[in-house]
Order: sequence, then structure tokens, then C-alpha cells
Amino acid sequence: MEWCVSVPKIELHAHLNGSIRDSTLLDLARALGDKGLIDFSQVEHVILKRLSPIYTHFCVLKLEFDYGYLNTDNRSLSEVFKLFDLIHIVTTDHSSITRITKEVVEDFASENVVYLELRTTPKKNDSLGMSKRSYVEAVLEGLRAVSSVDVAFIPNSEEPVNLSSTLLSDASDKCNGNTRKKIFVRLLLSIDRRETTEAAMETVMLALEMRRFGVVGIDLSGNPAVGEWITYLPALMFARQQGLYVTLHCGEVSNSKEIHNMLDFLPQRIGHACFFEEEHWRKLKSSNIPVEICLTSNIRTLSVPTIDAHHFVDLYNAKHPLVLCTDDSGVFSTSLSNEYKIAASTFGLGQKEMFELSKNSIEFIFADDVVKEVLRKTFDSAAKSLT
Ligand code: 6MZ
Repeated sequence: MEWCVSVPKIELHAHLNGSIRDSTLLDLARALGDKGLIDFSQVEHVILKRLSPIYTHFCVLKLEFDYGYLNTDNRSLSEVFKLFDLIHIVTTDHSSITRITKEVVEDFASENVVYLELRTTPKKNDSLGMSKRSYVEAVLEGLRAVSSVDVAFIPNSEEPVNLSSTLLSDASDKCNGNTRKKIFVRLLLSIDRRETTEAAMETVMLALEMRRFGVVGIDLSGNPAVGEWITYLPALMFARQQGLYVTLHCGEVSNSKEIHNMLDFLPQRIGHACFFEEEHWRKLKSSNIPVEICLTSNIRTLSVPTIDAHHFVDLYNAKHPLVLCTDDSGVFSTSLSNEYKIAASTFGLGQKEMFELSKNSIEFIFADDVVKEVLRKTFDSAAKSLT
């Protein structure tokens, strides 16, 4: 595990609200409880996953939870999405979003993630005076608030302090040594599958406006049992025409037609690919679309039967582009280092292979060539100190 922590890593599939610390979620829930807005004791049970077995079913804020997932520690997809609804009730105000963003970046940096693509769904909440734009501004405020590490999130020379050049000159620093840690962060704005075409388009317009603050692309996510591909297609096509990168949650449930449609769209990356059939694999491999692999998430949501049967093995052996990611490190109690450890021990990969796997992820990031070059140098210098 120690080695998995010290190796530089690239995180390309992390949902902001899914990466929240349990302690922060409890803090925020307690504050709402003190104001009498929620029943803290019930929310606390869900957050800590410690419901007494005598309960088989219960309700928090009209969201019904089944005892099963709490008992087995496996959260079926539908339970996970109920949990997100609960998290959103607790987190969706400007200051909480700023706080979570700051903490999530610090957490990833502390385990030597050197490049983070953080995704989040811009939310509108009239009662809090929140628009999609002010939501994203709160996220940017969180990036600016990070003080324990150097964060480079503004592309090119528009940064007040050009951290890219600092990183270039410091590329030989040990990533886990005494020097200050540095992390590149880029943002993806997510379209939730519950949204309308107009709402999806609003998110794309916002992403375009926020490009100068490090927004590089669009993600399609949300409960895969909800919504239709055709609803998001106009916004996704527009995003691509405008030069934004697109990544899609693809094949998280069995839906052959949608998987074909998504692959035909040729996104720059896809996430998950759990319910692929022979023809989907063929199409994926011939198009060489990189896959964001989320091992713990797939196991916990019962999207793959066992870790040994995970499609990582086949894709890895086929030398298909792939990248290990956390998905929701808070919700699934994992970290990127832990995902590396699981991959190494389950699939019998040594340090050399794991290092290459991590370094190869550079090629699939949505940032520019300058960032890629800095990262390559960071990995080259880490290779010397890790061997
Ligand atoms: C699909 C997921 C997800 O956007 O509020 N999300 N969508 N599949 C998954 N696998 C488990 N995990 C998270 O972060 C939370 C949102 O990200 C999406 C869902 O829409 C969830 O509400 P943000 O920061």
C-alpha cells in the first residue's frame, strides 16, 4: 500500500459530491439538524452505515432506504442514487460546495495524485439563490481556497502565478518528499440523466464560459436506469462542436442499444463499461476509446459479479487504453491508492506494470500538451526515486 500511495497518480473519474469525507458530511448534517431542518440521528445512521439489524427499511427525508445495502456494505445502484439525493440535501449550498472542493483536492494531493479531473453536476436551487453558474463559482472558490498544496487549475498564462512553469521547473522534485505538493486540477461539468435537453444545454454553455477557469469537458452521469440518450445528444454534440471533451457513463446497466449509440458517438473516454456484450467490446476496441475503470464502485454497486471477473483483465491484456479511478471515494470508502492496491493484488501486477499503468493515463487526460509534458517529467523523475 505504501508504494501505491507514493507512486504519482492521475485521477480522471471522481465525482465531487461522491468524494466528500464522512466527517464533513456529518458536520454539515449536524448543522442542518441543529437548525431543525433534518433529523440528524437518522441521517447519521445512513452516513455511518451502522443501522441496527432490527430495522429492515426506513425513511430519511422521504428517501426510503433498504436495510440490505447497509448490512452487506454493498450498495446497489438504486440505493447509491438515493444516497446521493441525501448527500445533495446536506451539501448543496455555496459554502459547503467550496469546502468540499477544497478538501477533495487536498485529499487527492495527499496521496500523490498529480493531476485530478474533478467532475460535478452544476445545480440550481432558487431557495438558496443558487444558479448553475454560482454553483461552479463556489467550486472555483474551493480550488482557490486550497492552501496545503499548490493547485494549478487555470490553463496557460492566465494564472496569477503561473504554476505550470513552477511545475515544469520543479519536475524533478520528489512527489512524496519534503517539497510542497503540487496538483493540476481540471473540471468536467456533469449532465445528470434526470435533466432535460434545455438543462443539459445550459450546462454546456456554462462549461464553454468557464473554459478559462479550467473547465475542459462534459460528463454524462446520473442514475443509468433513468432517461434516454436522445435527450442529451443535442447538448453533447454541441459540446463537441465547440471543442469541449466528452466522457460518458456507458454500460453501467444492461442497455445494448444505448451502449451502441454511445460508442457510435465516439466520446473521448467512457466510464465503467460493465454490461458490455461481445459486439460492444468489438466496437470499443476497434475505436480505442479509453475506459475509466472504477473497481470498488463496480463491486459495491453489484455491477460486476466478482473482482476476479472484472473486465479490467481483458482490457489490460488486450492493451486497451484504461485508467484506474475512484468514482466516489467517500461513498465507497476508497482512495486511488487503494484502487491501485486492489488492481495489483487481484490481477498480479508488479510495481513496474502499475507504474506504467499510472504513467500511461497521462495520454488520456483532457488538459493540453504542456500539462502532459510536465506530467511526463514528473513521472520520469519519480521513476528514479521509486526504484
Ligand atoms: C453514475 C454517478 C455515479 O455531481 O453532485 N454519480 N453517476 N454512476 C455512478 N456510479 C456509482 N456516481 C456519482 O456528484 C454526485 C453525482 O454524480 C453522479 C450522480 O449524478 C450523483 O448525483 P456531483 O458532484
